[in-house]
Amino acid sequence: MRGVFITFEGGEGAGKSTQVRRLALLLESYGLSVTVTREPGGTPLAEAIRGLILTHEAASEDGLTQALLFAAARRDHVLRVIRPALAAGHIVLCDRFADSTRAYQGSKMPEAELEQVIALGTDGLKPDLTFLLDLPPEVGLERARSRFTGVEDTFERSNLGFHREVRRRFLALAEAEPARFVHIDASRDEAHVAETIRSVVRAKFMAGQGDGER
Ligand code: T5A
Repeated sequence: MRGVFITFEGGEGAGKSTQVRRLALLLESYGLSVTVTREPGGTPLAEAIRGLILTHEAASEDGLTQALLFAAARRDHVLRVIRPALAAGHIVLCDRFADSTRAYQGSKMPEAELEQVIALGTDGLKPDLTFLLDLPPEVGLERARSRFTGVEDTFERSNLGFHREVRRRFLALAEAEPARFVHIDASRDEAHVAETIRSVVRAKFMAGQGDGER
């Protein structure tokens, strides 16, 4: 049986990692097999590319260069981690995936070229469900900075106008694919966001499985 592929998208500090962790714990408590992973990253090669993109002094401003690097990392991740986990029947929870490339690199290159690069990186794999954790970038950046680790990454350093455009692009993607996306107000408190996510996952994938009211 093929597993389920769920992605979490949104701007900086929207709470994606927090909610991935919470949902994983919940699903594991139901006895389900869960694979938690992230992008860029998830394999040694992809984590090395992550280091290059996010921290390298010479990180490129060119959209195609960025998209190609994310796609190379993603392809390794899809082939080595995500597809095998799905084939083993796992629920795969992924912190960012191809929609991040659409939102972050989309304003820097033609759409047809972007989609070609994305198709190569994903190997044609699409999420079954995508949570868009949406909030004003000012709030997300402030959250991200409040647990500041010393150095802002390549994209956190970008100006507010860029992050507003990223948000606009995510919202447009969600509007264009309402069957896949669930729009979440990520400015609500952590527990409220988690409860919304839990109820969507139960309704979509666990109906009739008697998971109770946990
Ligand atoms: N990128 C990525 C691209 O440009 N193209 C691509 O194709 C891909 C895949 C990745 C960067 O790469 C770019 C996008 C990014 O700029 P990253 O470090 O993975 O870098 O960046 P983020 O995914 O943005 O990670 P963050 O950790 O900054 O954000 P999260 O995961 O959304 O937020 P989280 O859960 O770590 O929470 C941030 C803080 O807020 C608190 C948490 O406790 C934490 O302190 N928090 C809340 N506070 C109040 N209310 C809530 N509801 C909260 N939820 C969490």
